[in-house]
Parts: sequence; structure tokens; C-alpha cells
Amino acid sequence: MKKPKTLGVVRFSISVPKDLARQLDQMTRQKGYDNRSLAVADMIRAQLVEHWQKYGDQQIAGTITLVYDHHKQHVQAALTDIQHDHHEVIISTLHVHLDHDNCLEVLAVRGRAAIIRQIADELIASKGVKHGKLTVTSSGKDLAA
Ligand code: NI
Repeated sequence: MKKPKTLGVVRFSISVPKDLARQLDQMTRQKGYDNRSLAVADMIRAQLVEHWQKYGDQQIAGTITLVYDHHKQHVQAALTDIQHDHHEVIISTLHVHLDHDNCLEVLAVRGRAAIIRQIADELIASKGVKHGKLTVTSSGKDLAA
């Protein structure tokens, strides 16, 4: 196993209510972290990814999930048009025929946060799309391990 890096580590103390600390320790154990610091570091990373998604324009990666009825007029053509317009950001797609009417499409995306939000909004707002969701993660480049 890789030795944990100690170089470049910053140690700081925070004060939280006793019950909150107890709940943190409980979650740390339940999630299988070796210690509180590892759990808190992951929580910080999760918050950073969420923050960048909302406010920043970092390179992010993620998935756009869509459910639509392919019988609805033009929905498939409209979705394909949008995907071709952004082929440099949409790096992979998965299409599943859920049943006779419904399709599930999952698009893997990577690019600037603002562009990805815009593409997701456009796809989700397309006529015929019943449900859509953008899930964002980090491209890994800006996030310290
Ligand atoms: Ni289908």
C-alpha cells in the first residue's frame, strides 16, 4: 500500500459542538475512513466540486442523464442536434431502451463548468424529455488528493 504523504500537509484545528464531533466520528467509522482527517478532506473536496459547479468555471467532468419518450415528435433529432453541436464536450453516450416508449440516455461530459451547465439545461428543457439530471464531478486536475 502507498505510504500516506505527509509533505505539504497543513494542520489546523476547528471547533464544533460535541454532538457534531460525535456524529462526524460515527460517519467516519461507517464510511470506513481510517481517521477523521481523511473524512473531512473528502467532505472539503465534495464541497469544492459543488462550489465550482455553481460559481466557478473550472474544468469539470460529469454525466447528464435523460429520460424521454422517443415517440414524441422530433425529440430524438433535437437531442442529437444538441449533442453534435457540443461533440468536443460530450465524450461518450449510453442509450438504453427502457421499454416500448421510454429511452434512457447518459452522456459523459468534460469541459468548462459554464458550458456543461448550459448543455445540460438545453437538453433537460428539450420538449419530450421527462426527466433530466446533471451530475458533476471533478476532472481531477484541480482537486488536490
Ligand atoms: Ni431508445
